Amino acid sequence: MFFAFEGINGCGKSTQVDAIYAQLWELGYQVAKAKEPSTLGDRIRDLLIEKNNISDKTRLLLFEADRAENLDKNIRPALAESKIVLCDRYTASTIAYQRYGNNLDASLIDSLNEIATDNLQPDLMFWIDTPLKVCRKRNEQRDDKSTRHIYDESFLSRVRFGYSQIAKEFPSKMIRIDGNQSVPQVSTRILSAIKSYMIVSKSRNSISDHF
Ligand code: ATM
Repeated sequence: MFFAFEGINGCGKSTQVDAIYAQLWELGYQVAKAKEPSTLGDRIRDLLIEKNNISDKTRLLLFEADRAENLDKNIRPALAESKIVLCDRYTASTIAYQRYGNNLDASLIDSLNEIATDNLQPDLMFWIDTPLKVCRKRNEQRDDKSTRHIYDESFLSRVRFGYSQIAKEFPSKMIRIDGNQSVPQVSTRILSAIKSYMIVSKSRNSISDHF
């Protein structure tokens, strides 16, 4: 199974990936973590920071190249070993950031997402919706080298709007989680959605085994 975690930088998604990873391990599941940008992506990220004048289209292509590589090297092998994969960002990030943030063409992004992933979609996406003010405060307190500093408030509002549109369009795939709660409250909500999803897909599989 494959679950993606989405949201604006500072929303708490990486903390949640770690928390859910630990809790699923404790429950006895085999779990793997993945992240975008990946290790290759970290080099892309350095490039993006060093050359802030890089064009939006080039940036899009770099994110998609990183995605294809991450899928081949990390995600598909883990899924083939029947692990539950928790991925920090996936295709919805590109829709939210490049389509809604940068106003790049929607059909171009859909096509590139499809090419990069061979249409491998997550079972569920968790959009951690944390107020922009809270995200900004958290980001200011961090001292890491990141692309997050190059985005202004209006860009991030468009990104947030993008996530809300994806959630509207795919209500059974993207689950909005109120990020303005404590870390344990957010993880409880996510874990219960994962457990419900597992129960439903297990019963679906056993029904199809009978026919
Ligand atoms: P993290 O800080 O969550 O690792 O994200 C890195 C940046 O990459 C983040 N930018 N900021 N701020 C979001 C951006 N990004 C995209 O713009 N498009 C994508 O497809 C992906 C995967 C990330």
